[in-house]
Amino acid sequence: MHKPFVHYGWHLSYFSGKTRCYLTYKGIPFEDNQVNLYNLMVRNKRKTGVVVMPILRTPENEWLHDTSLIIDRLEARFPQAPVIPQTPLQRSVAYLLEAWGDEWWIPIAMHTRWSYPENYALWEQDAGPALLPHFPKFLQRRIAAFPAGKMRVMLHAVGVRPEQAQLMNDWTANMLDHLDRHFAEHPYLLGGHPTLADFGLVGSMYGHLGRDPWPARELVAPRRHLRAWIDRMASPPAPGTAQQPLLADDRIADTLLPVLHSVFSEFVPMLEAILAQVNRLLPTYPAGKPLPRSLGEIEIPMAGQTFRRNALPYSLWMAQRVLDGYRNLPPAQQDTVGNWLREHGGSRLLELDLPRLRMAGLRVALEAQ
Ligand SMILES: N[C@@H](CCC(=O)N[C@@H](CS)C(=O)NCC(=O)O)C(=O)O
Repeated sequence: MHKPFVHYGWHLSYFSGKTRCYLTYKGIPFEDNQVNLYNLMVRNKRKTGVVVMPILRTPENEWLHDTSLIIDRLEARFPQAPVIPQTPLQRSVAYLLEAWGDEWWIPIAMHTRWSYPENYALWEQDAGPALLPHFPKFLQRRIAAFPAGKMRVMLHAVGVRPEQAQLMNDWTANMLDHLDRHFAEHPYLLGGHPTLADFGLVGSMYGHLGRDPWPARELVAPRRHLRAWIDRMASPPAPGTAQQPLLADDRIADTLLPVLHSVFSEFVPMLEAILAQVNRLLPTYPAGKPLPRSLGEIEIPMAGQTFRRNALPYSLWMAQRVLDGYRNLPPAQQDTVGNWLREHGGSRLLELDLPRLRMAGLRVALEAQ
């Protein structure tokens, strides 16, 4: 009898939303562990080298982290109901939207959580008893402030700054409208079943926008098709239900084009700006040493204005994953994707000249030559 998988991650956590929805959709039996203080800071760190959520323990007692690697491993082990499309364009868009969901939405989700104090009651109610189960309430409340402080110190670096609040609110309202219109017509981003694209996006949508009281009420509830998609992602059809097909003929829905337009005109420039910072650093940086988690400030387009934040080199690892997915396609399929990108204003994605990166905990390092 195998021990089940154990998923260590709170409902509050962005990336745990991604893996929990994935495990549930795949029908992979798992124990959903609400990570206590000892596991977070001592045992899970000893096993993986990082203090992070989520972490997945396999029945063979392997400890996996990084949601993209977890999904790759589980896709190989559980081939039923695959979430990586087989056709070239949908496959490339799935990797791209996974990266966008993982990386671009972080400031938005942190803004909708930490800029609105009414959200803190849920944080305290979830994080306190998770960290110190069975302890007195006042200690649980006190300990909940510790990870909250760790998150708040990151706000400025990711661009959550008072003078940018209006810009983020405007961008978000517009993007959520596009998503709502899309989900009015299609159950998932690429058609009839969830793919990597949906699991990337649900990271911000489940725990932050869809569950924290302020954004759930003000941003998500008025957009009922988006609300229904978040709920479908969290409570998918029973395992064994036949997987509905993606759009026929490798098509991308017209309602997804405004979303992809933002990806090409805002997210890709962010990747270019991070790459420029990394390239400036490399000549004088010790080979193989993990890069700092956060570099200097970059300016990127957002909703026709300029958004300022720090460059996080990790985002380039996600970009590398997108480009690897593209380069692993046979040449004729690469042409299909390249032509589509050129037609839709996305060709700069393929021009990103990334150094080869390896993941090093929550950071990235140059791969040894
Ligand atoms: N890219 C990682 C990101 C994981 C991550 O950033 N998790 C957050 C919680 S949702 C965290 O634990 N952050 C701790 C930190 O940033 O120091 C993944 O996909 O697993």
